[in-house]
Amino acid sequence: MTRYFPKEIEEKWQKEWQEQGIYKFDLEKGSKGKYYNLVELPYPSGDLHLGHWFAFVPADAHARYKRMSGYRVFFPNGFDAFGLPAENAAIKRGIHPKDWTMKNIETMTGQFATMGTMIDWDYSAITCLPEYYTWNQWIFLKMFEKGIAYRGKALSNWCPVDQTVLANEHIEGGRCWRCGSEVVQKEVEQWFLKITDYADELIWSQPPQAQWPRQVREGQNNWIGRSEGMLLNFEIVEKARKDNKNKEYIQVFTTRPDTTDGATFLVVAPEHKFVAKILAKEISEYVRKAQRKTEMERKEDRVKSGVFTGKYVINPVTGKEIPVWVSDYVLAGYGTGAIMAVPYADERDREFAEKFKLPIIKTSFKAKPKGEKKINYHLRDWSISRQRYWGTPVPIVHCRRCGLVPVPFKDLPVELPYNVDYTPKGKPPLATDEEWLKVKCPRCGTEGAKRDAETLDTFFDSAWYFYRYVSPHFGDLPFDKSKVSELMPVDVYFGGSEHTLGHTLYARFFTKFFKNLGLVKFDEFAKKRVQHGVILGPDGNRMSKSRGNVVNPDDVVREYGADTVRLYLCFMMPYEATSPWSSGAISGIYRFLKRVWDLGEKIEKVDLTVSDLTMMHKTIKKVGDDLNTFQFNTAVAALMTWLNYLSVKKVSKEEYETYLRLLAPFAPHIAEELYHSKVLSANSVHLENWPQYQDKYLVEEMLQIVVQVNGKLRDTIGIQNSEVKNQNYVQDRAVNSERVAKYLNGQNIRKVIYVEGKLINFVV
Ligand code: ANZ
Ligand code: ZN
Repeated sequence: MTRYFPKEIEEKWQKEWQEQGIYKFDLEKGSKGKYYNLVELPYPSGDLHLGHWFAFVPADAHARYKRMSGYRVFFPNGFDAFGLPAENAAIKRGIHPKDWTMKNIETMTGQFATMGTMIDWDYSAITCLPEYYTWNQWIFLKMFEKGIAYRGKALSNWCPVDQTVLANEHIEGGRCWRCGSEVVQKEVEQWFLKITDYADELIWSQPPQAQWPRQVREGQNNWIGRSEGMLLNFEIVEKARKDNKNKEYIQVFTTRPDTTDGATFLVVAPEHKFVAKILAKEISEYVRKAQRKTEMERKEDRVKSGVFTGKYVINPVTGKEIPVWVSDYVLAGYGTGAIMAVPYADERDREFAEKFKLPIIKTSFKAKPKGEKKINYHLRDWSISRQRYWGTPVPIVHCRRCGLVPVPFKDLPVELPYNVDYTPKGKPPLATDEEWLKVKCPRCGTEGAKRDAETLDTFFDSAWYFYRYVSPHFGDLPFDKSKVSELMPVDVYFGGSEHTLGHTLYARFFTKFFKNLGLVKFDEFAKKRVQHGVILGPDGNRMSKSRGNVVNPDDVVREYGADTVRLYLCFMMPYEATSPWSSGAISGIYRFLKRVWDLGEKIEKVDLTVSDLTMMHKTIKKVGDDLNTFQFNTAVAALMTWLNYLSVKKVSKEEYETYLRLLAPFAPHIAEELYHSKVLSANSVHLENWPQYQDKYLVEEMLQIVVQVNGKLRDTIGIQNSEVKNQNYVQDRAVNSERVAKYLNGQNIRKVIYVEGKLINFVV
């Protein structure tokens, strides 16, 4: 018998599958409906790491199972190829971002091949190529046309190292998510997408139309933060004013108008226009300090700070004069930037009142002030301008006469020029390329108009790539509508939990925009979302180069083969869990596959017993159900249990063949090799049907429980699996056994010890 030598068989089959084209997607093939299996597209960092393996391998096992079950599975993949890391790496190493990126894509495509997936690379997208980003520009222009893309000024999170604006969700603990440097606040003119127009539509309804994890739906709903309240006017007290004319007000937004009688002071944000009006030295100092903090810090500040403005307003319910304070716990960009403080009912206000010795009075919770109903959202418009080189150029021309002029659709794409000095200079790199920058205005023909020199946030690229996969070379629109209506929505979308507030929300927003344009008919792009956990280094810490605890999948594949790595990733923990890598466990998996390899030697002509059939059909059901519900680890465990069972008996051809089909989604190479060499099949195991289980063999399992009297074995009794937790039932059955009754003999039972499912001992 030959030895199990993974390297040989894996390369052989990868080549063979490729040549035979067995994974080519065919919408016509299969007895059941289409199934769009999607994994978040990887960033081409140049190295396919374990995180990629963990995202793709179980997803591939799921896809293979679906295909064997008769679905027409569509499993494409591409690369999220624009973005800062390429530019930063290029600056560091003097290689052009495009060359760096394309080289990485080549390397990673090769690494992907070693994984043995059923990905069909004919359906793909590389976002940094004009063929893709021309459609980013098309979508942008449609958004501009509809007023969804607009230019505005905003106090923004600014990364001084990357020299770019950052969205809130790209700040972690006050620091830039990419480079880790401290984020500052800066007023910047930039492009926005009016995602807030879609705030209501983006809120997940109850019950949800799609199967997305509850924590994602709740996380997104909280982020959108729909809040129903009222706008109330507080009259500013002006001692000099005699008449009723020229009254001035400070308007507040409150969700609790019923607490107005308990409002003992007003607080305005440092940026509020009222403050500028009365700016005294002390206040201006305070305002400057506050503006150095990020919004996050201001929300989270435990120690409240503030200054008194010297002014008073009138509480519209009590008629009392109450002081106006400035404090940065009130944010300028939310509501009206001013609040009525009710220290009796609101915790933040109470902290503030206690610190500055302001009155705290009871509210009746019955106050009914006059005001206007108002709905606010915490969600902000999405800033999409990046002052960097490696991205999609914004297809707009700035003309002195016409203002912002869209590049005509027929002139797309606005190609990203190759020879540009992309080192940070405090202005966008594209603005340094005069030749590219200067154009005739497409509207009035004036010379000396300028192209927009900013590029789009890469989250723009990834908000719709799964539409492009369906018809990657389509030339009339971003995607072929008829293909999309056949294949979308996505049936399952695999990815990481870090994309709850950014990427997946943006992708939902684009889908709603596409629906408005009449491009699609559905509301959600993915029916189901499945989020994977994280594999930590062997030392239990996050893998990082600086810690030296990074496990390189290429090394492990070289040592054990891809099938072992695949099985290990499915088996090591529940898919959504976080757990360290274990070298011990991986060699255990390798031994398991060696035993599978040797199992073929035991094939004989034998009749199957009832117990053999029960074991086989139970395993078919278990592995299928678990693959269907993403419980990969317990599916593998069931295969191990069945192997143990088969190892100590003669194995029939039927059992063996069934075993290989169940193993195929997890370990496609070894399953294929044995299917040909031992089952002597001419077909690929991957084109076979998933085995069918028969209900009649799924009878309930009985457990044998030992019965002792004073520690001595007196009987064993069979108890149904479903009853072993019920001690009273087990005890009853044991006492009623004739052989046990003899020893109990009517004596007083002093104590009963029950080891669940194993043993019961009576002490008399
Ligand atoms: C009085 C009051 C009494 C309030 C009470 C709450 C509880 P959400 O749900 O987030 O919309 N608020 C309004 N604008 C604010 C701003 N720019 N910065 C900080 N806080 C602001 O919360 C709305 C509530 O948060 C408003 O209702 C206001 O305080 C405060 F027992 O008014 B409330
Ligand atoms: Zn013009």
